[in-house]
Amino acid sequence: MSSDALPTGAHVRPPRAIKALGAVCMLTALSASCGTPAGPAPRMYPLTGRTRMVELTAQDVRWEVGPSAIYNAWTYNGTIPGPVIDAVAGDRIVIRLSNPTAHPVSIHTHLVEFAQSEDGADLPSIAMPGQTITVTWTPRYAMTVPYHDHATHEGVRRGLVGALVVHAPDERPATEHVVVLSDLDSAEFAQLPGVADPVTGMIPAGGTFRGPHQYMHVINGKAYEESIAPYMGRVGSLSRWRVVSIGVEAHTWHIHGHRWVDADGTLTDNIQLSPGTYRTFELTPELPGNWMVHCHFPNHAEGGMVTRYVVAPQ
Ligand SMILES: [Cu+2]
Repeated sequence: MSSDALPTGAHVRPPRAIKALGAVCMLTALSASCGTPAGPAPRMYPLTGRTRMVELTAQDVRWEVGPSAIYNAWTYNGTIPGPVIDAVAGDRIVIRLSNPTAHPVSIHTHLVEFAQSEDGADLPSIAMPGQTITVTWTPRYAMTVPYHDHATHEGVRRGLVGALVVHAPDERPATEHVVVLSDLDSAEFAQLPGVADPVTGMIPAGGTFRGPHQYMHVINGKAYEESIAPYMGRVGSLSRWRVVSIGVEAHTWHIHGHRWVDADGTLTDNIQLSPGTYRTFELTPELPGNWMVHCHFPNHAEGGMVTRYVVAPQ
């Protein structure tokens, strides 16, 4: 592994003050200063009568995962992930999905009411090449879930993924962070930075070989700190994290220097998410800093799943 395979700050230890703070939180696990429970038991909200229209077009693009790392991507609207689909619980979401590509595409989501004929897993809810389909979703719960292609098993690996964010009507104000964790197929890169010579181990000039998983594990479609925009927060200001795992492998979401109470009441700073699972949680930053955030599987962090959480002083 080359030295640049280790993200900046990988060896920086959290200051002692944070350990002390953590100990206090263990004693008062549900106090507001230690993070906030993810929310009350799931509540079904009434229909709002509102309809949100979403236009999606399948596009095959060369997606820049990082400098000189170009992926032959299948996308919704040209990006990995596709646009955040945003609604309030009780809204009706009408999605028109056009498919000018040469492969089938669909859209499927979780925890939402829709007709089986709009599931995205079978015809007629699959847009064949040249077709446009319409699906209607009625989310009744406040939540964050993935949406993704279900026409082929390749679609998710190629980039047909995104997040559906459903707000509670009475949601309290917070800084929102949407995190889509996914995995890319090493065979589908059109271009990668130089790789080490298998005999000499030498890296060509300009090369940035970062291990056998390089650029394969992405946060919002991007890999490594230089390409993933940092999450921004402020001491004392509520942060709501909406994390969706929609790749091939399980991931964790570990935020250095912070802690929150998970939905099951556990105090944590690292949650595990299998493919197709999701978590929404809140925390209130207590200490400023340029904190590391990453998946805790070492090969995934080495492969790109690492960025920063920049917390400004109050
Ligand atoms: Cu991971």
